[in-house]
Amino acid sequence: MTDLIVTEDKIIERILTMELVRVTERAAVASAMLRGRGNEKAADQAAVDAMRRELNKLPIDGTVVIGEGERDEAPMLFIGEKVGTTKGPKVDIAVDPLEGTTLCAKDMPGSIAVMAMAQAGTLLYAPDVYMDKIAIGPGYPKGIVDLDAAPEDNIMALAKAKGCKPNEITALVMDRPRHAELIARLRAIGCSIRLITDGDVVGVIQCAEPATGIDIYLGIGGAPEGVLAAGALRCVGGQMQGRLILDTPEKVARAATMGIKDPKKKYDLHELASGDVVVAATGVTDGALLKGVKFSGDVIETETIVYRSLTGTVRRIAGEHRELAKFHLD
Ligand code: VTB
Repeated sequence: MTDLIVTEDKIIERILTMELVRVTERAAVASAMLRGRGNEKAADQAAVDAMRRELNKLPIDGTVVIGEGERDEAPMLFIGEKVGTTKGPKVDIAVDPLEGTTLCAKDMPGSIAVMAMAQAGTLLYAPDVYMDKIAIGPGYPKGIVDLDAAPEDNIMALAKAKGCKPNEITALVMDRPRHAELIARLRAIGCSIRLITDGDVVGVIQCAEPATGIDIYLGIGGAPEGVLAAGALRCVGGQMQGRLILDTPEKVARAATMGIKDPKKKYDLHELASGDVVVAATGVTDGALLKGVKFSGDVIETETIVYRSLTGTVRRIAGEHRELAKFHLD
């Protein structure tokens, strides 16, 4: 195992894998306190504050490369912000402290606190624009689906590889007017479509979780969410492609300042997240992948999933927080 050849960096990274759990747990608990209150901003802010506080305790020399981008106009965890004690490895940090703010504000399923940590310079520095995405889980021949192929052809190819009919394929798509044609075309060939209102980080990851019944993710969601999902998919060996939607000169210029030379480039999984990456996500509200935060008496319970690409390890961590409960439930 690579890990047995222990370099200082690898030891640090191993330890940090568990440290990331604390970061997303705290963000999840903070925003879960504001679940169902109809205040997206407050819930997001609580998650951002908690995540930033915990990140700054980590022994890393971190730079936020995907943060609370321009779209959210958040003053903290902005792109370029330095995080950590600076005494540690140079790492890229991608955060979405509350992915699915609306879901949390309405106490609907699927909101999470999520972050990724990777070797410096290895995540795609994606501006906060849309990304056209396609993803499938592990176990399929490389290249059987393609972002530029017709959706019908992708479903046919996937069904063939899975050994089933197109009407036995379930695609996950965000419920948006921009996907009306895509949805109609997929339904015309009998494909079943599970629509989600928000939260496409989990949407993409679900392709790699057979229990969810999702075979393929298709459509347009946020670019930052695409990079976070790619980090998780890297660990389990799924396939993904994404293309930034840079449809105005301003967006092209903004992307160029972030190092994106070809605005039409189709990125594959290993270009979205090219190096060793650790991704942690904690449920805020109950969802397909994770249970939400549970406040029960003197204990706060959390569920977190951590992906580590170096070893392809996926851990599910059930947390019981007693000290934190005193602090939050006073
Ligand atoms: C998605 C989803 C997010 O934004 O990426 C989406 O994962 C894309 O933008 O939870 P639109 O909402 O404009 O379609 C969210 O829904 C919200 O940030």
